[in-house]
Parts: sequence; C-alpha cells; structure tokens
Amino acid sequence: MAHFEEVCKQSDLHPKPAGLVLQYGTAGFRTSANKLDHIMFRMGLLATLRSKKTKATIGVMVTASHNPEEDNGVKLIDPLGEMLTSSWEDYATQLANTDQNELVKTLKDIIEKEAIDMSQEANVYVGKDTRSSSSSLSQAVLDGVKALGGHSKDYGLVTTPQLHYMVCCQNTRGKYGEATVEGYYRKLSQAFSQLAKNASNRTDDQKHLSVDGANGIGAIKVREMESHLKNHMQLSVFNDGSRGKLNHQCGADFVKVQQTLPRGIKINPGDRCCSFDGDADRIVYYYTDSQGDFHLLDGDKIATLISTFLKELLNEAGLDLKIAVVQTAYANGSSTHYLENTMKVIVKCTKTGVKHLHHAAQEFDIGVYFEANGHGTVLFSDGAEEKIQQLANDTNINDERKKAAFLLQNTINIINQTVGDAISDMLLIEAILAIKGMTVQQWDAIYSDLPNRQLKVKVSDRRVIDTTDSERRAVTPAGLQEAIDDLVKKYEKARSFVRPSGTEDVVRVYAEADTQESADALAHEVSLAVY
Ligand code: NG1
Ligand code: ZN
Repeated sequence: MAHFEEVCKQSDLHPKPAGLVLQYGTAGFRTSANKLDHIMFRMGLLATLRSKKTKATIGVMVTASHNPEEDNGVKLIDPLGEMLTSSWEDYATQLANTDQNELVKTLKDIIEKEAIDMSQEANVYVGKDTRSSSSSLSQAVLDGVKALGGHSKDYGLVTTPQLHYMVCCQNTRGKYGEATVEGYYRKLSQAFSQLAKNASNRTDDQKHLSVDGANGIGAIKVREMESHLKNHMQLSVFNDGSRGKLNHQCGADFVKVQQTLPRGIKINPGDRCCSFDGDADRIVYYYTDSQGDFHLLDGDKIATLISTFLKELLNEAGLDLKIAVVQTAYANGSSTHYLENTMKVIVKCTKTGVKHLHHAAQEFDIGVYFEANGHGTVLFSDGAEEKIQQLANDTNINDERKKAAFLLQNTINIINQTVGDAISDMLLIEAILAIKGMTVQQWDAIYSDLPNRQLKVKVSDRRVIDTTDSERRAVTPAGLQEAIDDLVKKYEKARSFVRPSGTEDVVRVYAEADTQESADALAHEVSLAVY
C-alpha cells in the first residue's frame, strides 16, 4: 500500500540512532532532545493508528515537563483527554525501538493485532512546549501523521492540559467546551467570574497573586488567561522566559523538592505566590513569613482546601454524594491524618503517576486527586454532575441550597477534569480563598506538615527494587525493607520508603519525621541502605 511506501521514505528522514533503546514510561518518552527525532515521527504514526482504532481524535504533546531545557519528550492523549491506555504503551515502546528496516513490519503487526481498519479516517492534535527543540520535534510528529495519511491540527505552543482539553472537547462534540484555546479561556474565566461574585469586598491585595512561570509555556498562557479575567485578578508573572532558562532554579518541581523560593521572584512577606512547572500541569503555592521563613502549600494542602470546600457545599446543598481524596505515598502524613480523622473523607493511596490516581478517583461521585508535587484535579461522575445540575434548576429549594448548587456548578466548569492543570487549579484555589475570605496563612494553618526530605540515589540498576502496597514497601532486594523499618524505629512520627523513579535513572528516597533534622538524617541513612 502507498502509505507504507511513504512511511519507509519518510522514516529515512527521521533515522533511529543505532542501539538506542527507550521505554514509554509514566510520562511517555523523555530523554535528551537530540535522541528523539525518530521517536516523534514514530509517535505520529502510532497516534494515527490509535485514532483509526478509536475512531476519535488523538493528542500528541511534545514536552519534557519539569526536566531541563536540553531534554524533551512526548505523550499521547486518548479520546476523552486521558493518558494513553496502558495496553498501547507497549506498542509505543515496540515502535520506538524497532530497527528502521523492521518499522513497517512492526506497524503491520499492530494493525493486525488491533484489527485496525486502515480506510478509517485519522485525526491527530499536536501541541508543544517552549523548549528550543520542540518545534522540529513536533514537525517530526506531523510528518509521521502525514506519512500514514492522517489529518493533523497543530496547536503550536500550548500547555499540556490545554491539549488534553482540546482532545476531550473535540471528541465530546463540544459538550465539554469549544476545542480552541480561546474557548478554554472563555469557559474558565466565565466560571471564575461567577464564583468571584460570591466573594464579598475583595481588596486589591486579595486579588493579587505572584506567579512563577518556570520560564515556560505556563507564563505565556497565564498572561493570556489574565486578559480574560478583567479586574477579577491581578497577576505578577515572574520567570516568564524573557531572561531565565526553563525550569532552572525555578518552577513547581524546584520549589517543592528544594523547599525554597524560586530564583527570579520578588515578593514581600505574606504575599501569596505560586509556581507552575515547565508544561503547566503542576502547581504549588507558598509564602514567606515576617521572619523570612518559607512556607510551602503543596498538592496535599491543595487537595485539602478543595475537598473541604466541596464537602461544605455538598452539605449546604443537601446532596448525598461520596467524596474521596486520592494520594500517593509521597503525601505528607499530616495531610492523610487530617483528611481521615478531622474531615472524615475517604482517602485512597495509589502508585505514583497520575494515571493511577485518575483511575482511582473515577470510582467515586467526586474524586479529588493530587500528587504532593502539585499535579492533580477533581473528577465528577456523570451521576454527580446530573444531580448538581438538577438541583441548580430546581425552583423549589431555599436560597442556601440554591447558592451551593450554583457554586458547585461553576466549580465543575472551572476544573479541567481531563488532567492536572496549573491554570485551572490556580483559578479554583483563588476562587475558594476569595469565597471563604481566607488568607494563605489561614489555609496553611489547616494542618502542619511533618518535616520531610526527598533524595535521589544513583545505583547501577534501579530495577532491582520492586515495591508493593502502593510503593510504600520494598519487596526486593531481600533485607532492604527490614533495614528501612529498623531505621524508621529510631525516630518519632517517622515514615520512609524507596522506589525506582519512572522518569529518571535514580532511586527516590522519601522520609518524614517530627523534626527536619530527623527527616534529613533518616533520608540520609535510608539512602545508604539502598546502595
Ligand atoms: P518519578 O520519576 O516516577 O518519581 C515523577 C513524579 C511523579 C510524576 C512523574 C511524571 C515525584 C516523586 N515523582 O515520577 O509524581 O509527576 O514524575 O511527571 O514527584
Ligand atoms: Zn508537567
């Protein structure tokens, strides 16, 4: 068939470096940008097959998120805006690693296995972050789509969650919104202004937020968003890419892991600030106090704020919907304790990686999921959305219930349910703080984090570590878990675990304890046990 000849011809222009083996992991493919041209071309091919198979539009995002500027990566987006289904991750890995002269055979194998009708039309949406390598790499994706006869739409510079949103809008025929960046801003800003109406007498100080854009796409997009928010919010955007390097000593990952202010931000004590990561799917908040001490409000604090708000609204609305918070092993022990014992919501722990959290959250009427690093969102089941809608349209209810239903409706609209979204999460948090008349310090005081430390350990083969119990316990190598248990016993309120990273060639060590000194010492001792 003509398409396969074209694939052969085109693939010669996107050659695979000899001997290079890469794996489609939790965050797709991610490595030095100069190793990725053939991967991008081949992911264009795979997205085209996936589109034919699902008879829907598929997304391909070129980004390496919080990694250094020199890296890049690619992720595929399934029809409802969710991550590529796991069964196709293996095909991605096979296609990435097959030799040039075996490429067509590998494609044909996938087509046969999945019984793909090659006469079916294919549509692929492509987006990219601001890395200097992203333009040519996204062109390679477009070349792959074209080589197999698919149609593509190039959204150019967008945040990862914006591309997820476009794919979902397109495949739900506009039910979720309009598949344009303008449509995204309109939906979110309208919901924000409806919510802000319920916040009385906000001062300019309360409307002001400092944003660290990580010198990436989020800085550009949050400015575009701001122009739709009129006078509802006043943003000071730092690290907007005009001077600094992407993710270098700034951004959500840096702030979370280093537990310190990003470079390039000028703030006063008490100012409310947030940092995005390089593709704007993560957000963390922070402030400094009058002593100059740094206070971080991470994904756990965000999940707590949002779930408290939702639970209160459900009570006021008189709606009996089951709400749960989904976390990973990295969630601070204090947050889990507060959610379970004070808020009395269901808490579930899953493996690291948003797809695990996303799936777990789908099991509830309302599932709030956040990784401690600030990647997360809220999912509403169809049934929950219907009940909220019905209540909002009910003319026989009292004003309190009516108001709660209205707030719930607009909360649904402000949230990007396809994936964690820094801009959408930021607007929701700002709306909640405004409605509750809460300062960042009051939010921070809901519970106190246990001091904690994250370390990376380089080992010769990180895969020798296998874990269980949502990665909280190591089953191999023999003796490791016992050694960790013995070390943990030496400290108060202590917890520690190790797991191989899915995105870097390191083992991650996490420790928390009653004091920072203890958390640091425990993390250090556990990392020695890993060698
Ligand atoms: P790994 O490298 O597997 O720990 C990191 C983050 C994940 C997730 C992925 C994808 C931590 C401890 N891990 O995974 O939460 O965000 O990157 O970007 O933050
Ligand atoms: Zn990211």
